[in-house]
Amino acid sequence: MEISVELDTTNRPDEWKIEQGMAGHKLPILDQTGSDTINLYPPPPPKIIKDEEAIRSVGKREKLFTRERVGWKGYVEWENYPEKKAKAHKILTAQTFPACPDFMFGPIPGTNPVLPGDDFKAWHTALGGELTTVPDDSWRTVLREKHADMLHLLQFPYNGEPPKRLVTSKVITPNPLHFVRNHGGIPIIDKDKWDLSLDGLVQHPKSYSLSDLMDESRFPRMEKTVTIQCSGTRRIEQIALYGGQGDEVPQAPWAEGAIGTARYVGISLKKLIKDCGGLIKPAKHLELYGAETYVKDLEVGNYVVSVPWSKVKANEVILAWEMNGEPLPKIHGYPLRVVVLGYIGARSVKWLYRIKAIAEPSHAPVQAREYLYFNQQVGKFNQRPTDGIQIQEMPVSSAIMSPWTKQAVMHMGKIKCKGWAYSGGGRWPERVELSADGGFTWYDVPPEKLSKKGRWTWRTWEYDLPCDVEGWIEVVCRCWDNSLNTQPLNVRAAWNWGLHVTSSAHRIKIYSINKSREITKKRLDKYEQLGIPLAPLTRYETVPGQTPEEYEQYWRDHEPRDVDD
Ligand SMILES: Nc1nc2c(c(=O)[nH]1)N[C@H]1C(S)=C(S)[C@@H](COP(=O)(O)O)O[C@H]1N2
Ligand SMILES: [Mo]
Repeated sequence: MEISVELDTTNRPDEWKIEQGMAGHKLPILDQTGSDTINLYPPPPPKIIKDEEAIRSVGKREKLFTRERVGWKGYVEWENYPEKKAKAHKILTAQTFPACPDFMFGPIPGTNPVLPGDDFKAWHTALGGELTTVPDDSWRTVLREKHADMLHLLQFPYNGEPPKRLVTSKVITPNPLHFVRNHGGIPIIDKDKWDLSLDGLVQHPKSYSLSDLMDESRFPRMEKTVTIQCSGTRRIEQIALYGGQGDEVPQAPWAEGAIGTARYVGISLKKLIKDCGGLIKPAKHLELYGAETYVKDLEVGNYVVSVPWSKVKANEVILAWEMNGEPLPKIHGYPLRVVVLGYIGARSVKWLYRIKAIAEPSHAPVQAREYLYFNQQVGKFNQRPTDGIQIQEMPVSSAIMSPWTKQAVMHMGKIKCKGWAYSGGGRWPERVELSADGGFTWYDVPPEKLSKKGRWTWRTWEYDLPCDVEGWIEVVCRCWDNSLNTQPLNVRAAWNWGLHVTSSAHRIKIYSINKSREITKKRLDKYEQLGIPLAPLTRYETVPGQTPEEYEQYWRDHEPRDVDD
């Protein structure tokens, strides 16, 4: 029979990869609702359209979306102007934008920045005016203020975390290494032109300059060491399990570095409210406004969330202008940010310019439609924002920073491990435990190997984990906080559509090479003698496990493999 050059097949070249779930984004949805199963394939990329007429009808963008105030570069006010919001929405919906690649089911690029954020850049360009240069200006600020080794997960809006080796290298995170989580650009605000207004349901609405806030005769200073943790920390473990909500920014594929600790100086928000004569009924929440522009579902606004009055009343909400002895870096909210003790990072609003006392939690998108913790059965086609719990305090969690997963470790019966542990809401890690057998037996990190306790801070730790076994093991870390809360044991138990709060015990796979074992030591010595490199682990064997003589000797000394009767 002739064999033709062309393969006689309807397979695609990447058939095997797709069948094996390594390219999930290419799979059709199987529609089994009728008598025949139908494949619902992703359509080809949509044609880029632009309704110039509709866009023109909105008006001059340079004028519409102009800088709100002198000395506030990159700040456009939206919340005060509903008609301006409507115009921006019209511009964004009168055209289509190139689709962002699906990196949750597909491969994540091996670049730094990992993801460019093309959609957010395109929206800023489309809106124009003051926003035109925001993506470039923001990136310049990143390069100026952040450490050269930062892992830039998303270039714009900028999201970056330090590499594992630097996450816990210091108990107080140096400013250039503190993770950054932005939803939009970085406004560049002149502190002498800046002020903060406090309005809504207060007796006497007022506004304050930075020197008003810094006046110690009016407001006592407050200084606190605080760990800020993004509720997306360790999201990559949830992504590795299943894809979730596909919005690019919430999908910043954080590893264990979206957490950082700093000493903040400022004042308690409670004092400011008192200075305004206190709240008037029915005020129960404080809405906090950040100056940058955020786009959610093609609706444009400022970054707005809220905190309950009870939290403010407890002096647990700081207005901070100093971070680790320096003025706040621009990227961290200069000139003033909120630091909410023990809450997820999202409530600690940067570039704060307005506080409004309100009756209910904010209805703004970041408060009402994001940072929600859903039940596992909630997903794309049945989710309603009210099905999610609005995330405030983070539960107890922990992470191993060294070694790394899939690493081979050669040791003498103990594996050196390092990491962090944290609990939200004013609780602190009381005990950190490690397991070398996937979570069956646990060793506790001795107290002297944990950094100092603090109500609002993480604890870093180091531990030499006893490990006798050879081969692939699973090292697991979990923490118990002072209320004896602990972590779920696997990612699936905590998985949710928004991919938030990955608080399950942190698991890494390690190949253990125990040199305190006689046989292993002999073999490793042989490798060394012969000058053969040990890595990579999976290279074919060049040093035989036994000499032919040793092999013969064994069978002379032992019973044969099979029995006769
Ligand atoms: N104005 C403003 N404030 C913000 C954000 C933002 O995008 N804009 N992101 C929030 C989120 S989700 C987190 S986790 C923290 C991160 O603070 P950092 O960037 O200083 O580390 O800032 C919060 N405050
Ligand atoms: Mo966050």
